[in-house]
Amino acid sequence: MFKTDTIAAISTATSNSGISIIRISGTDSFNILEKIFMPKKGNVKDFKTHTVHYGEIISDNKKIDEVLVIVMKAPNTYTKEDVVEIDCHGGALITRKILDLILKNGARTADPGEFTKRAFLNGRIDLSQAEAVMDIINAKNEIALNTSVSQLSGNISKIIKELRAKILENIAFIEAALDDPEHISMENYGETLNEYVNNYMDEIKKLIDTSDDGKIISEGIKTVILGKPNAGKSSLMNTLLGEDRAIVTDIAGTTRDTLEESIKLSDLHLNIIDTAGIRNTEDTVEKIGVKKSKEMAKSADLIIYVVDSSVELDENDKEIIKLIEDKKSIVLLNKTDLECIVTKDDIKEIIDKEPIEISAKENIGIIKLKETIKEMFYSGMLNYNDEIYITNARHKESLINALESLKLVKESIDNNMSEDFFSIDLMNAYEELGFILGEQLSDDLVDEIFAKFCMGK
Ligand SMILES: Nc1nc2c(ncn2[C@@H]2O[C@H](COP(=O)(O)OP(=O)(O)OP(=O)(O)O)[C@@H](O)[C@H]2O)c(=O)[nH]1
Ligand SMILES: [Mg+2]
Repeated sequence: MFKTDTIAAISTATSNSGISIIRISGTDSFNILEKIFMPKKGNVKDFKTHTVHYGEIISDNKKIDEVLVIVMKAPNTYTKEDVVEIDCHGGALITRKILDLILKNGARTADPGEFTKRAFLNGRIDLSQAEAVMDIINAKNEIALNTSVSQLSGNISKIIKELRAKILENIAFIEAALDDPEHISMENYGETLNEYVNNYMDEIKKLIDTSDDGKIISEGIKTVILGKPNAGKSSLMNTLLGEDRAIVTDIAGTTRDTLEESIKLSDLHLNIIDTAGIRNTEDTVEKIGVKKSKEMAKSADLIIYVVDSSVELDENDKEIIKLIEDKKSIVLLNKTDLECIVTKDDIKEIIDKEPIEISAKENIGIIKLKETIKEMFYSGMLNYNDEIYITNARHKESLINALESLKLVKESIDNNMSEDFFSIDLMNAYEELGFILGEQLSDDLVDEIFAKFCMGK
C-alpha cells in the first residue's frame, strides 16, 4: 500500500518567469481548491473535469493573485487521482505563497518525482515509462529526446512484455505436464525448449548490444584528449569549445587535473575531457594528474591522441599508444603550422592509423576532426528513429541477468536435468525482465529511482 494523501508542489522552475504552475494531486485536491480559489464564474464543486477557470487566489479575504485553474478528475489524469493545476504569475515569491496556502489547507509537499510515482503505482505507466519521463526532461540532444519519447510511449515495455508472455507459456506448459504426466508428454521437450530459449537469448542480446550506443545517446560520447605535455591538448579543448576554458602555456605540465566540458556535434554531444600530459614525473601533484589521465582513458568512448609534430616522438608517446590500442581513437598531428619534425609516416610506423593534421592554435583541420568523429559514431545510428536503444543501466542489468538465467536453462537441457530445473531458471528470467517494468521491485528500489526525479514532476 502507498500513501493516498494529497500532495502539492511547484512544477515549474523556481526562478522568476512569466507563469508558474503549482500542481495538486489526491482526494482532497478539489476541497483545498474550494478553500483558496474564488472563481469569476460558478463554483468549484460544479466544475466539470478537464476545464479551465479564471479567478483569484484568496487568503484571509485578501487577494493573493489572479490565476487560471485547470481541474482534472480521476481517473483520466497524470496520477490517476484528482488533479488541480494552478497557473499563477511566475514570481518565485508569489508562487511560494500560493503553495504555502495549499499546504496550510491540507496538502503535503510532494517528494521529488512523487506525481510520476503515483502514475506508476496507480498503474497508468510502467516503471520503464516513468523513467522515460525523467529522461525526456534531462535529454541533452535530439536523439536522446527521440529515444526517451519512444520509451515513454512503451516501445521497450512492449518487447519485454512479449518476451515474458512467451517465457510464461513455456513455464505453464512444463508445470502442466509435471502435474498431468499421463496426458501431456514432455518427450523431446528439451529440444523444443532449447530452440525457444535460443530465440529469447538472441532477442535479449540484441537489446544489450544497443546499450553502448544507448549510453552514448543519453550521456554523450566520453571523449578523452591524451598526449604528452605541451602537445596542445588544452589548446584543442579550447578550439573545440570556441572559448578559452583551459589554461594554455608553453610550460610542460600546465594541466594538472582533468577538465570536462560538453559540445554539441549534430544530434549528439561530446563530453570532452582535457587531461594532464602523460610523462614520468616526480612532481607529486602532476603524478596524480597523470594517473587520472590514464584512468580516464580506460573508460573513454573515444580517445583523441594529440601528437606534437614539432618535437621528436619519445617514450611518452609509446606509453600513450599502449593506452589507446583497444580503444576507438583518433590520432592528431598537431602544430602543423610550425616546421614538422614528426611526419604522418613516422606516426604510421608506430600506430596503424591515418593521422589527421591539425593546428589547434590556428584552427586548422578541426572540421575534418569533427567529420571523422561523426563517421565513427553515426554510422550505426542513422536509423535511430525505428530502433530501440537501451539507455538505462538498470534495464541493461536486468537484461544481462535474464540472459544468465536462460543460459542456465540451456545447461540444464544439455545435462538432461529434470524439467523442474528448466522452469526455475525460466521463472528467474521472467522475474528479472519484470523488474524493467517495475514488477515485484522492492519499495526501496522504487523510492531510489524516483528520488532522482525533480520536484513537481
Ligand atoms: N604553433 C602552435 N603552437 C601550439 C599549437 N597548439 C598548442 N600550441 C602551443 O603549445 C603550448 C602548449 O599548449 P597546451 O595546449 O597548453 O598543451 P597541453 O598539451 O595542454 O600541455 P599540458 O597541459 O602541459 O599537458 C602552448 O604554448 C600553445 O600555445 C599549434 O597548433 N601550433
Ligand atoms: Mg593542458
